[in-house]
Amino acid sequence: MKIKRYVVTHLREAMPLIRQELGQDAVILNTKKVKVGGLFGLFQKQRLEVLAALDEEKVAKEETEFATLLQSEKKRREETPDRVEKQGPDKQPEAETQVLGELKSMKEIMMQMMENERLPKQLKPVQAFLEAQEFSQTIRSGVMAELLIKSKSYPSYTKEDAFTWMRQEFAKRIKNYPSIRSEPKKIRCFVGPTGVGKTTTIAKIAGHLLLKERQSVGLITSDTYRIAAVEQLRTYADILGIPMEVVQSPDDLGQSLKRLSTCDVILMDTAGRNYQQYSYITQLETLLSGQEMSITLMLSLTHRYSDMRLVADNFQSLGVSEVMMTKMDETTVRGPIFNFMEDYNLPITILTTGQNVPDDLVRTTPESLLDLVMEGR
Ligand SMILES: Nc1nc2c(ncn2[C@@H]2O[C@H](COP(=O)(O)OP(=O)(O)O)[C@@H](O)[C@H]2O)c(=O)[nH]1
Ligand SMILES: [Mg+2]
Repeated sequence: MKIKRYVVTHLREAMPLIRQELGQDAVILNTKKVKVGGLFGLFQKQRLEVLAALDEEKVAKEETEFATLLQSEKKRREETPDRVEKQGPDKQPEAETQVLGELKSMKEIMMQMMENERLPKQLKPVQAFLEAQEFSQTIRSGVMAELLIKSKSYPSYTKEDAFTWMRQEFAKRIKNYPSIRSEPKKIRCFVGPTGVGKTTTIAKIAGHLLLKERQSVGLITSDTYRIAAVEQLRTYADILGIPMEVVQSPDDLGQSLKRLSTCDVILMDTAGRNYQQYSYITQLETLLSGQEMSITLMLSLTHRYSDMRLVADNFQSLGVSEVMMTKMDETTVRGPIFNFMEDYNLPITILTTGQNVPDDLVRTTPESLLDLVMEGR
């Protein structure tokens, strides 16, 4: 940390000096009034003492991070035109030729820019924001590169402009996010790790289907692993006045489904297990085999992203059609929601925001997702 002291008549006098000597990243640590000159305390003049500092380590770290982001984006973009080009020039439809042209000029712009590009001061808060919100490197590098390109056309932009561009950038990304393509199946099975909120969320969804959509709902649970789990779901079934069945085997399941066949929708609860272990997936697969149902994977936002990935990877074989994320109220970090949609190309249809049944649940829309990105601002 480099610290310098300036004695000036006014703060604005110090600013150019600080910028000149310590650079644009300097911060003012303290200011205080001091008296200078004079004889025996007479004819002293009031001055301002300004302490300014430059945290070189922090600046170096930000620059390195920025360089890494640009490098990875450069690599990604280089690979994209290469891939499009390799698909053969002879049979390229017009639209694709145009895309290729755009990609190539992007590549050129990036190549020119990547060399020794410094992180502009106004983009720093965006970079810090994306990192603090735990957006993946892929998202961070994509967004930062776009912002850098954009900034070239606006010589005197502010950090607020940079955040506005960031928002626009996410709006574009969100447009490409997966949404549920087919109608949800009549039988919907909810799976996921222990304690993420499967049972609570099923009760919330049942409540909404019943009260708002006027659908008849049936519940099934295969969570006989914990004694209290059956009672938990039964309590909700009783409150809502809807049928509930407990199943332990594929045979049970077949019979229960028959009994509930007049319901519009059947929601099936399962035992939370440590699904980082594949053997639990196989057990579940055996139980569900032969049934026509959609699988909803439930993950908690309080879990580490790398752990969510392990679970999601293991569930790929079961054919997950949508994901719900719980306990959004217990964290201020929003990046993983978006990292997940980009990494898995699966829609996140519902986010849950508390323990109240049935209220603490939100259905995602492109607008609500965009609001979530900006929430931490
Ligand atoms: N803060 C918060 N707690 C939740 C949320 N959803 C569920 N819970 C709580 O998480 C705990 C486990 O929920 P439960 O539904 O039994 O999880 P399951 O084991 O996956 O079925 C309970 O105390 C729930 O009240 C949520 O969105 N926010
Ligand atoms: Mg449960």
